[in-house]
Amino acid sequence: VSQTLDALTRAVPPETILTDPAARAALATDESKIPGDCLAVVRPVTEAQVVAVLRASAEHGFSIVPRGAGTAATGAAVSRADQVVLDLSAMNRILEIDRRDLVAVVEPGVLTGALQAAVEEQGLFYPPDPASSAISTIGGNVATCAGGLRALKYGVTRDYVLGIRAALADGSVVDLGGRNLKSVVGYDLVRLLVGSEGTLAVFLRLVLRLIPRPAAFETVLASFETVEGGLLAADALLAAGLLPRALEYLDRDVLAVVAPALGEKLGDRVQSRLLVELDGSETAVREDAGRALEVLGKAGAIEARRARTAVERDELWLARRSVSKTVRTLAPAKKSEDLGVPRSRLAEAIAAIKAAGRAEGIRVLAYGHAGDANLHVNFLYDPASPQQRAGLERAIAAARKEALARGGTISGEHGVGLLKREAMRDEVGPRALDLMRGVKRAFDPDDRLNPGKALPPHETDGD
Ligand code: 2HG
Ligand code: ZN
Repeated sequence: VSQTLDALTRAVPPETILTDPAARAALATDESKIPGDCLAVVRPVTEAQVVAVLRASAEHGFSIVPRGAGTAATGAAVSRADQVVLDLSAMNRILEIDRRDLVAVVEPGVLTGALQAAVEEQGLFYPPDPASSAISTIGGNVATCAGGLRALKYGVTRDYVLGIRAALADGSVVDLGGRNLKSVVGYDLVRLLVGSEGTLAVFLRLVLRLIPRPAAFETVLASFETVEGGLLAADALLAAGLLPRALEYLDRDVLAVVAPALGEKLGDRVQSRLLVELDGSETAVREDAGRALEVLGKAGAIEARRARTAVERDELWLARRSVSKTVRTLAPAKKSEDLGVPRSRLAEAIAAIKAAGRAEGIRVLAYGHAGDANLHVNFLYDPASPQQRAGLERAIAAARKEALARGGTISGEHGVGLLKREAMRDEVGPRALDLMRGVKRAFDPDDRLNPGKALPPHETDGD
């Protein structure tokens, strides 16, 4: 312990090192709520300080858990008592917004919402928009390849990362990619680092793609009498040739939790709802919203309307973004899954998953990115009950199986972290896992960058 602390003290200024127990505990966990600990937290403000910490780690053999704001849902940012947390949140400068190259160059600790606001002020747009954008960092978004609310039309974080400056495990620094929208020189290491959950390198700088800001947008909401009504209506919108930027589904249980914040009295008939956001030119948006209302009506909506004011629109989206947190108030504990399935199988997969939860006596709420066929199923349970704990495990296993059986994925956007390490064996074959382990060895031969995350434990390790 003291050897590591001595090494850190020699490497970086004392004011960047936090060792008090409260800070250590708070910065050793993430949204998974898996408790963690650490030897110390280092909060660097310069690239040189990051490099110095990595060199100290190489020399003294301690391992590092990089983190942004700790909004990861999977334990990717949870550290152990013998590890050092590298908190990048203070490296939060927007270095450049280039209107002609259409790129932003940023440090990893910039809040995603702050970046969005800064580029929008200049008539530009950074489309990726995780529900957590107000509190999550861009570095964390890149490390997990965050998805979010606008993926249907615009893609996910990986589609906007053009270049990365990264510090490697041995403290060397590499510039990967650049400012070019198109570039096919060599293996795509930029894309490999996106979603690598801090296991391959530490981000120092990111070059992000921007696009012109859409002139207008409008929100439409529609309610349905059946659980699958909202999901099928999402298909109907796409089949009609519309491409909303967001197409979010909320089931009745979720609507009941958010209704108070919206001052809404939820009608008895409402079983599901779609929140649709269209963007483009003023005329296109007006026309598309009209079309959307027509299509939603034909798809069986019992109510379909435009958000009346900008204030109502903001409230609706804030309520949607808050669901993950609000749902926590319903039970002593919740577990989040973020399954994806081919779009044509979504409604049946959700029905099967809800049925599996019911059979185990576990309440299952469904909401999220219907447009991407990436839904969040939240399992509510009481960890004090052994019966509920066992039921929960079975219900989650069943949910993953239902997704995989339909050609889906066990994680559309949250990643593997600690929580899906075993389960990923069912999705990624042994040969592909070998290749992934080989990549990890190539970048981090001594396993000092976020060890034990993102890959299944070795059969022999038991860790
Ligand atoms: C969302 O879309 C987030 O709200 C969190 O991805 C989902 O907690 C969850 O299950
Ligand atoms: Zn989500």
